[in-house]
Amino acid sequence: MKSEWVRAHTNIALIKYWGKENEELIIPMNNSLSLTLDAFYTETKVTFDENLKTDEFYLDDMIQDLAELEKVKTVLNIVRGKAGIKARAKVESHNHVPTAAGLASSASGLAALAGAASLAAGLDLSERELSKLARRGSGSASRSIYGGFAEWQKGTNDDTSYAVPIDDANWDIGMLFIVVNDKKKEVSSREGMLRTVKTSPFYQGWLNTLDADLSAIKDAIDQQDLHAVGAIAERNALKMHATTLGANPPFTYWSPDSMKAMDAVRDLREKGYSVHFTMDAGPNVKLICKQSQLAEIKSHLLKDFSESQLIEAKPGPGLHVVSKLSN
Ligand code: FM0
Repeated sequence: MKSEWVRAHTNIALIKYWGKENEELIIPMNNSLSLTLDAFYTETKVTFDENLKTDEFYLDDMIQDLAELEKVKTVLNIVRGKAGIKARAKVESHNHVPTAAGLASSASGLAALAGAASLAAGLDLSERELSKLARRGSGSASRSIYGGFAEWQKGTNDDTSYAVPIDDANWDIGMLFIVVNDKKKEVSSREGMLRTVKTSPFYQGWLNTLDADLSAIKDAIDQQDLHAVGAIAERNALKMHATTLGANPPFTYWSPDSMKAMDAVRDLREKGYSVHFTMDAGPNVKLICKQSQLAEIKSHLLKDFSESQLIEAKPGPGLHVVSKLSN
């Protein structure tokens, strides 16, 4: 059994995962497609120990309560089942985000856990098996097994729902995060997507256009057409967010500053930059632009946002073992 630190980077969906066909197995309603990023990652080590009475989960050296432990336990239980072991585990995780801005993501966390737990249990899993395992913890984590662009193919059951690599993103594409602070308590993505599937009359409309968005963005990625990739991603995100307004009770992840960020993006486009935005289950806005123009675009945004709100990100690598923790 090898207890080693395993690192997974977060990913941002350009075609969103929003809604489950199977809640327990986390089979999604639609395929999704993401870009893994260098700037945000989680490092995790798992140690199975016969002397432990319960599983323990430490995030940044602080023990986590039951709610946080639940997703972790789901993954640990599957690993124990596969490896035929009964021992409880100590899980140590460190989140690496440039600011304390609520950017911690379950995608990198659960992907790193899948890697570290299977390694500690002596399982030699393929990337595909790791993607399925990470998926059971959190759907978006299935995509963080791979660097660059990855597509989570929905499949129809536990065995056929996994992500595949699409393109290494070794071309001029980057993302710039605009961190928007909002005091409102957010609806978690898990709860938000469930409520939307169940109650929003717009949900079917969202599903109807996904195949077209997916095939268009894959063509654009093939052609390294940044403008098309951004435009398709922005439309796709706006459609996803539109479904939440139709839910009962209705909700939105947008705050006034999110809209200010969207306006800033439109201004930049008028200035001639190829820049688009996407948003997830929170108020932060993520810009899709040329990697070579990240600094220039950031300097324009400093008119409206502070330095600490703007974080540059480039395409990042897939899941890997690290010899020691990063600082
Ligand atoms: O990442 O219920 O993976 O495709 O980020 O744990 O399976 O946290 F904008 C929303 C991510 C959803 C889009 O959901 O949910 C995306 C979202 P879980 P996740």
